[in-house]
Amino acid sequence: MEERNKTLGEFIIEKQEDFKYSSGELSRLINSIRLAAKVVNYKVNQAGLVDITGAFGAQNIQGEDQQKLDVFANDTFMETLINREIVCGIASEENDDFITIKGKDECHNNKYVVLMDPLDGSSNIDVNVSVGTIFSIYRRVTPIGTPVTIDDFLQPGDAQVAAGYVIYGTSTMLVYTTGHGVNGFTLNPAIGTFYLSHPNMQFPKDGTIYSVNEGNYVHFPQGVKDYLKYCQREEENRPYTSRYIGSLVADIHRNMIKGGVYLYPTSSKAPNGKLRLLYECNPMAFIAEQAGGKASDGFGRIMEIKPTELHQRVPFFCGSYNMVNKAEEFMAKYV
Ligand code: P6P
Repeated sequence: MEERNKTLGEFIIEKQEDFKYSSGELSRLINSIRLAAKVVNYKVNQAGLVDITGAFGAQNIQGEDQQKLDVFANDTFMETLINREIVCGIASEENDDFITIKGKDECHNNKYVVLMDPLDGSSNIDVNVSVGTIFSIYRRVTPIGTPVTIDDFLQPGDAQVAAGYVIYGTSTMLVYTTGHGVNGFTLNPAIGTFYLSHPNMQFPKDGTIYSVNEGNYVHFPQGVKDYLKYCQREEENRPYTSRYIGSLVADIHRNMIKGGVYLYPTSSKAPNGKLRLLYECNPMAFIAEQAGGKASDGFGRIMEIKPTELHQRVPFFCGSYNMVNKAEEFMAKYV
């Protein structure tokens, strides 16, 4: 069968071989994410028509006003994963603590945990701008058959088994990796099927797009200020183009296709950066590196960071390999 006509379901079965001794659990897990993504996609696309936009009237642990769609997306992914008893634990941006999945006989024989941002960029929903779901999958490190502990979630990004995102944009795509490259699937909404539309996605080594909230410029570290001035100088193939959607998944997805770098540095408002290590930076870093790009905190690989807290934040520089390298060069001048 021609690659591009392959459905996500067929692709998952075919790639099952990548996991020689797999019990099919990971395939079932990715299939359940596919199902939940379709349900959320349906609601996101209705946002302007039904009472599903606007604030939910509560705040999450981050102190952010939960949007109704945030809660809907979180409930949808949680229920889909819990009802299928495919994982032994789940952590979400929307939940203060991780959830332990109890099996029928209270056992926890599943070996995977999932961390996710069910609807990233949700402040964009009311203005009809792309939003996304981000997920990260690890093998548990505590004994199978026991309740999960925080140690199962506080693993460095290099230990990820799989990671990916759903972008609810002009079309809805699911992009994921299991450590064997990155593949993108586009949803045909007429029949509710994801088709392989972007096989073997590659981050261009170079690019001419930089994505940052320049409104925070005065608060950035000097290395970032110097890098941004470098991007804007009339030299060689510069000035670059500034493109910032304010939705991590959308900005990185565009940069992966066109070439570019996304920066969320520290600032006085976000002394550790804004993005969360476990369910935003690590999964996007896994995708970026598998596609030949780079993901850094400005000094070293994101996926080498040993997490200390579930919702910890880190500075995030992610995109075309040579562009992240150049940003790190400017950062290194001030160490
Ligand atoms: P700012 C959305 O809230 C998010 O987590 C990312 O999706 C996005 O890139 C970033 O924050 C936008 O943050 O401070 O520029 O509005």
